[in-house]
Amino acid sequence: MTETQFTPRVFSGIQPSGGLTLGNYLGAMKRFVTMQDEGSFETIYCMVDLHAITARLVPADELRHNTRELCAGFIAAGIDPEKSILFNQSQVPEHAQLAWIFNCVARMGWMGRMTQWKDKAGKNAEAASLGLFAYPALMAADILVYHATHVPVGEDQKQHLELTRDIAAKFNHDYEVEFFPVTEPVIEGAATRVMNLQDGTKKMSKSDPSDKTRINLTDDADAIAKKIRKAKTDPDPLPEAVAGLEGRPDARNLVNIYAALADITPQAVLDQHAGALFGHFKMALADLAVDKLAPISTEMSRLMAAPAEIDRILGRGAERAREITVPILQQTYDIVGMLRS
Ligand code: AQP
Repeated sequence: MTETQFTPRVFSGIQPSGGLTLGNYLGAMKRFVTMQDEGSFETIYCMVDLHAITARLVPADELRHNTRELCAGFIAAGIDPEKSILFNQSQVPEHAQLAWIFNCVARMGWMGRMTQWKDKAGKNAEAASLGLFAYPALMAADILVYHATHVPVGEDQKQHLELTRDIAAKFNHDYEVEFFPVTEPVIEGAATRVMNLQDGTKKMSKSDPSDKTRINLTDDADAIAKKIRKAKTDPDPLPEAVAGLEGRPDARNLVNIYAALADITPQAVLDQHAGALFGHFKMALADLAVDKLAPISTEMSRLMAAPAEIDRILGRGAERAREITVPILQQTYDIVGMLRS
C-alpha cells in the first residue's frame, strides 16, 4: 500500500511481571540479541511496566524490583545499551499518549476477539481492568511510536501484532496519510512457543502458580537440572524424525528447547539422540541448559548488586528513545488536529 520508506527498525518489549523464564529467553530475548548484533536494524527494547499492572496492581517495590531485574536480564542475555536503546516504558510518556489516540482508532469488537484478553480475563470479564482490555492498543503504540518495521516476539503475540497492523492501516486510511508503517512480525526458530514443563499443551509462563512448570533465568544450576529431570515426558524413546513427535507434546517441547539452546534444528537433535530414553536425554539437556543459562543468572546477580547503575542505563535509554518518540507523537497530533502549545 505504501510508497513511504521507513528506517529498518526493531522494537520489542517484555513485561516486568515476575522473573524471566526460559520461554521469554528463547522466544524473544535470544532473537533480540541476534537482531542487535546483525546490525541491519536499529534495535529498541523496552521493559513494559505500564503493561505489567494490567492483570493486577503490583506492590510498588515489587514492580520497581522486577523492572530493574528485567533490565539486568536483558543486559546479561547480551543486549548492549550502547548498541540498542534499552529503556522503561513509563519513562517515555509518548507511549501512553499515542495509546490514547489508538484507543479511539481500535474498535471494541477487535479487542474483544483477542485470545489473550479472553484467557486472562477468564469467566469474570466484568471484574477485569479496562487496562487489560486496552492492552493491545498500548502495545500498538509501543511499536508505532517508533515507526518500527519489525517486531520479534513469541508465537503468543501474533494476534496482537495483527491488531497493530489493523490499527496502523485504519489510522492511515481514515486520515488519508501513509504515516504509520505496517509492521512485520518476526516469529522464527525452534522455540517460538516454549511449553510448560509439567504440561506440554500449555505455554510456559512467568505467572504460573507452580515454579516446577518453568525455568527461571535466576535459577541456579541445581534448580535447572532438577526441573529438567522432573519434567513430564512419556516412556517411548526419542524418534528418528520430527514426525515421530506428533501427539507427544512433552517430548516435542524438550526436543525444541534443546534445539533452540544448541542453535540447531529439532531434526539435528533427533539425529544425535534417536533411540535414547528420556532419562538419558534429560541429562544431556540439563547439561546444555546449565551451560547456556548459568552465566546469564550469574551476570544478572552481579548487575542487581548495583541498582543505581541500572537506573542510570534506563534514564539514558529513555532520553535516546524520546529523541524518536517526541517528533512522531507531535506529527500524529498534527494529523489528528490537536492544537500545538
Ligand atoms: N512460553 C513462551 N515461549 C516463547 N515465547 C514466549 N514469550 C513469553 N512466553 C513465551 C515471549 O516473551 C516476550 C515477552 O512476553 P511478556 O512477558 O511481555 O508477556 P507474556 O507473553 O504474557 O509472557 P508470560 O511469561 O506468559 O507472562 P505473564 O505470565 O505475566 O503473562 C513476548 O515476545 C512473548 O511472545
